[in-house]
Amino acid sequence: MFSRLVNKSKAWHKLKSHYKSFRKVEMRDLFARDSERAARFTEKFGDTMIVDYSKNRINAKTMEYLMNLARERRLEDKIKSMFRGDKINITENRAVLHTALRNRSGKPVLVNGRDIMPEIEAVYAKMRRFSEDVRFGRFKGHTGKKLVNIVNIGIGGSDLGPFMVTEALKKYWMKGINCYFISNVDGTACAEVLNKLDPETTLFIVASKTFTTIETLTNARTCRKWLVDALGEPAVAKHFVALSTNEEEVKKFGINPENMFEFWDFVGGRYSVWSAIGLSVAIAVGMDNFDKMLDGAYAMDEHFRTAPLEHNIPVILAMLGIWYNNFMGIHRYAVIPYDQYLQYLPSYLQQLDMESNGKFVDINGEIVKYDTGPVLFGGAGTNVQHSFFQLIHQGTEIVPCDFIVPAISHNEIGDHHEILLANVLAQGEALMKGKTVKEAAEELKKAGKSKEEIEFLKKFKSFSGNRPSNTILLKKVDPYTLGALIAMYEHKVFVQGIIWNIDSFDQMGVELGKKLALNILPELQNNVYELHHDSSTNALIKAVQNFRR
Ligand code: G6Q
Repeated sequence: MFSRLVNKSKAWHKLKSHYKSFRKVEMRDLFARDSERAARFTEKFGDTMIVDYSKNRINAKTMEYLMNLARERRLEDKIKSMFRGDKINITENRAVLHTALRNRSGKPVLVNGRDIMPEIEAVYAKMRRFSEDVRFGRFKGHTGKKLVNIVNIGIGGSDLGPFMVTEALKKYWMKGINCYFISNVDGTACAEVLNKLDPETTLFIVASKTFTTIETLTNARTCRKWLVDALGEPAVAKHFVALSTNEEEVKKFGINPENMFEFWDFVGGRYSVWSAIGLSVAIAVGMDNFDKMLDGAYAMDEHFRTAPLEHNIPVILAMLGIWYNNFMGIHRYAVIPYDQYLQYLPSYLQQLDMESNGKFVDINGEIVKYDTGPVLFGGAGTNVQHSFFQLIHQGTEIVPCDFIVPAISHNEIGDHHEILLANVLAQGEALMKGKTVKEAAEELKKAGKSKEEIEFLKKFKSFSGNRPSNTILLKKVDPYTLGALIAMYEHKVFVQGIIWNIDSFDQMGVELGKKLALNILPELQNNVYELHHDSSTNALIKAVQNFRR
């Protein structure tokens, strides 16, 4: 019942009428009128992160009404419920406890009355032993050589997290160790990685929660064959480990359970980088750095659990997203890290956000009557300034942006980093301020253009402005800050799911994808001519068969 009231509630109506009186308000005027605006709408996270959300189309009333909506949706209770291990993933009847993986409180976390912390600690201890044995050459390959090529085979949540994090922490990689990721079932992905490697020095990590995912198992079989062809069957024990919840399937695949690192069904795939799924990260950067990442995430968990909503960073970011999505009709947003190491963060967040909140049925099984998850895209700045930023500045679509930038670079070469910083700060300012036609005309005049040229060009050169952005300023991209940053986005997505009353922790669309291809696969493999799909699919299958004949 509660959910049907989401967009009928008092707080929702208040926001709707607030929007009517607010929609024409220009941010540049708000800044001009209030010298304290930046301070008012900035939050600090310890001494590692500053979140400036003052360049949003909001005032104090907007934030008050948004927080009223959060309270009306009983957000504070729902936060407690997640941390407590209630089965909030209702369609799969599971607790959602990625937070237990970084629980540094020393307190137990109960699932079905059982404290899960000892099991979690035991897996971390095993990860520490194994990662150190590999890093320091104590766990060697079949022929006695050091394993220096680490290949993670996984897809979706079993790929994007470790891939993004290892790239983000590249500066912390142990010298001589290299990480590779094979995810796509396209044979090219496998071939291109294997071509570079020597079987004697390669360790394969098969990462799959279910250990039934066709892409991962296909890639794993191909890699296994490549290894066995070169070194023989007994080599498998020294070159293959598994990360999974499914011991039976791991055994069936031919990996000794001793070489399996366990995790649990209360850890969702897209929330699993903190678990054994992070083994490639631990090998690359060391378990001490992995621990620091957990520390950062724990600090963000504590902030999220205890800070008042008005100063709670994930809550603020989430409610700003609700404001745009549900009241201003803006159903997209961009994440732009100005840091080369964070270049894969947008793809990671794309899964986190769109897989979690891309839902049209609420937790009562009713079709929602309001918009849910937005479309997320992004890429590394400054590169994207030379591509899709045109639309962000002058398009008819408004795209709120999260700009993420470290104040200190790992590579302070010449004035590279100042140039990068100047760019990101200038973008936020320009998007907010815009440039009036009059200002554009003046600029053209100063540049010595003729009257006719000015008249013709001034509108092309104008910018409407009033385009929102958050600036997330990090001290540095280190393991601690990265952990906090990822946890911040996890909680943001959680909050939005609560407001929309959806299950943010299932993924029926992804499950569908896992099954769909299985109908067509035998038809392609066996050249079946009697086809019973729609006429387009039938014709395409036949065209493929003809091309491949
Ligand atoms: C994540 C999703 C999905 C999943 C992959 C891989 O939340 O469930 O992206 O991670 O489909 O699944 P396996 O780890 O089971 O192979």
